[in-house]
Amino acid sequence: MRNIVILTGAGISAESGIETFRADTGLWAQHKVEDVATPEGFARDPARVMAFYNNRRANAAAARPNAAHQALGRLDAAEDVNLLLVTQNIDDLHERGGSAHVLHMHGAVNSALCAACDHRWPAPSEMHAGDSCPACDAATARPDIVWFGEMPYQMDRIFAALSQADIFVAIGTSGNVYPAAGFVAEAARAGAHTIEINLEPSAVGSQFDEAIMGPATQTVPAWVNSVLSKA
Ligand code: BV8
Repeated sequence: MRNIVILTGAGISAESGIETFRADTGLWAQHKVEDVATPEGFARDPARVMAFYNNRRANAAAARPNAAHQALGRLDAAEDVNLLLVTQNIDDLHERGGSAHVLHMHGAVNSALCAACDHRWPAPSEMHAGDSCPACDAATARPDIVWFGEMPYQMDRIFAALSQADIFVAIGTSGNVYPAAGFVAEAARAGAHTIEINLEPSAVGSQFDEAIMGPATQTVPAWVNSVLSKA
């Protein structure tokens, strides 16, 4: 049984037409992080933040999983692989590409959260400021997203998996945001073989044992096939 931990970022969904964050035309070229991806921004202008995520939710719904998502779905189903797929992405393309167990460490755009009672429910296509929670009825619904300054989800589970990993692969992430960008160091400390799959080296690229450069729809299926052929 091989223990594999995979971390994906916006680059795996780029070829599905979903904008990344740091490309020239990316999300952070169009919006200021502090306005749309922080608790302070939400408190200041909830309608603006709700509209930002309504737009992201519509884009995700209109997108199709690509060959990279589908390849990871095949890896998830492999008998002799114990896979933890951690994504920084809030879209549902991994699930729609066949991955049964996806850990959304920065939340999910199709999930809604009550800031008062922590209840979660499937987000409607459009959320509006002041929407009420179906469990406690308070007008405190928010996107179920981890904003800057908030603690990512299931960190204990992620660190436990990294400590047991034989292989750690980062796919399509620029390595700018922590704690996700620190996972390669954790995996290396545990003796894992570390691989970065990207178009270009990330900010932490030098920490990986191996680099596979190229578009994810080509590099990820090839890598998954190489893993499955060693079954
Ligand atoms: C935390 C959800 C602490 C939102 C996201 C000062 C104040 C507060 C915090 C900090 C601070 N200084 C540092 C921090 C920590 C901060 C941080 O790291 N900031 C950075 C900017 C310095 N981190 C946090 O705040 C985190 N929380 O620290 O909490 C704490 C402790 C105790 C108690 C409470 C709290 C939380 C961060 C999570 C923020 N939320 N997402 C949303 O989506 O709207 S972050 C978001 O950007 C993503 O989720 C991802 O994590 C991050 C980077 O995105 P990437 O996925 O890497 O995408 P990017 O565009 O950058 O890169 C794309 C890559 O793909 C490129 O490498 C490109 O080459 C490649 N690519 C493109 N096309 C392809 C491709 N590869 C292959 N094929 C292709 N076709």
